[in-house]
Amino acid sequence: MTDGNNMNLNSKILVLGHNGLVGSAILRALKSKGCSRLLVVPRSEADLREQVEIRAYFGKHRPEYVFLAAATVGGIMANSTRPADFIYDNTLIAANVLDCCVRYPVRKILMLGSTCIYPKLAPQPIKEESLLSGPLEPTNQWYAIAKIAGIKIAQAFRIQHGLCAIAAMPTNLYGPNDNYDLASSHVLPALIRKIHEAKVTGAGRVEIWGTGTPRREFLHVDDLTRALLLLMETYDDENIINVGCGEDVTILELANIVKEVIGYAGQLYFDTSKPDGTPKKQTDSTRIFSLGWKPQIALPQGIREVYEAYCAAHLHEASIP
Ligand code: GFB
Repeated sequence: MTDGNNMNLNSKILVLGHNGLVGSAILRALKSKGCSRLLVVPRSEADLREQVEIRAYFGKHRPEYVFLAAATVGGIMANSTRPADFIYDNTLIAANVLDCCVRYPVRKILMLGSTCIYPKLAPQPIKEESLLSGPLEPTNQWYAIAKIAGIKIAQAFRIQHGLCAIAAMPTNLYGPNDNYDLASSHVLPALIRKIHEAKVTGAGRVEIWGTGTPRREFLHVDDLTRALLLLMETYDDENIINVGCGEDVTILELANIVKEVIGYAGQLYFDTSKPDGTPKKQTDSTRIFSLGWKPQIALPQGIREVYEAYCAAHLHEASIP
């Protein structure tokens, strides 16, 4: 990390969402770099949806740099069945945190969005310019609208208040501290759990939601974190920036990689009563590639690492093949 006015080892850095997939990875990376003044917000101290509580927190701790990785998140089913939580929580979190960043001036805030902010049928690979160019995917429109509102609030605060706010749009993420609850998780942890349990119990087949044909791009959260630190140090622009690897796989191909990593020989079958969601959302990450970032963790390698950690946490159930 650089010295001077940029974020450095002595900066007061607040990581919001420190228990989640992204926030915990940011915290790990900052700690391993030797950052000494890291802040988090325990739920007992402030709920980010509560303006009074979060204002009191900022007033007391006065962070210099903020990573906004806190959000109500989930997979396709959680998005479809809890639309109120997804739109309400995420809009309030963005509005409250950005307001605090102006009220108790920070040097910079980096917000996390998602590629689901783009139109369902955006030209592929998706460029940042596709934002607001067409209708959203219905299953996650609530989350997308909240994230778009956050982007627009940040841009407005930049114009009117001079807030240095930037926003990164990562593709589908995976890694340590993921959510393995089948009702609310994303596809990759769900497949790891379902295929692992099928292997352990000797089940002959595993259910895959939808048709298996949608394509998704997966990025390890440690690769994302390297991108986020680079952006915090070098990027200052109101335009959003994609963070993806540019390569996607079908859900069926993903399931076959997971089967191979786990060493499961059973069958896959498709429950087509479950939603497919958007057919394809491959990112164009030319912008961040031009800043010098590239992902380093190939999907099979990343899945193997995640599965090893999963097995270590469920030692009594199975061992790695
Ligand atoms: O990861 P996922 O839940 O969300 O699902 P999205 C991706 C694809 O995997 C869909 C299929 O086509 C699912 O039908 N799938 C197959 C499964 N089996 C399963 C399973 O057991 N569990 C799950 N969860 N999916 C989310 C958005 O969209 O992506 C969020 O809803 C966010 O808002 C996130 O943007 C990154 O990729 O469709």
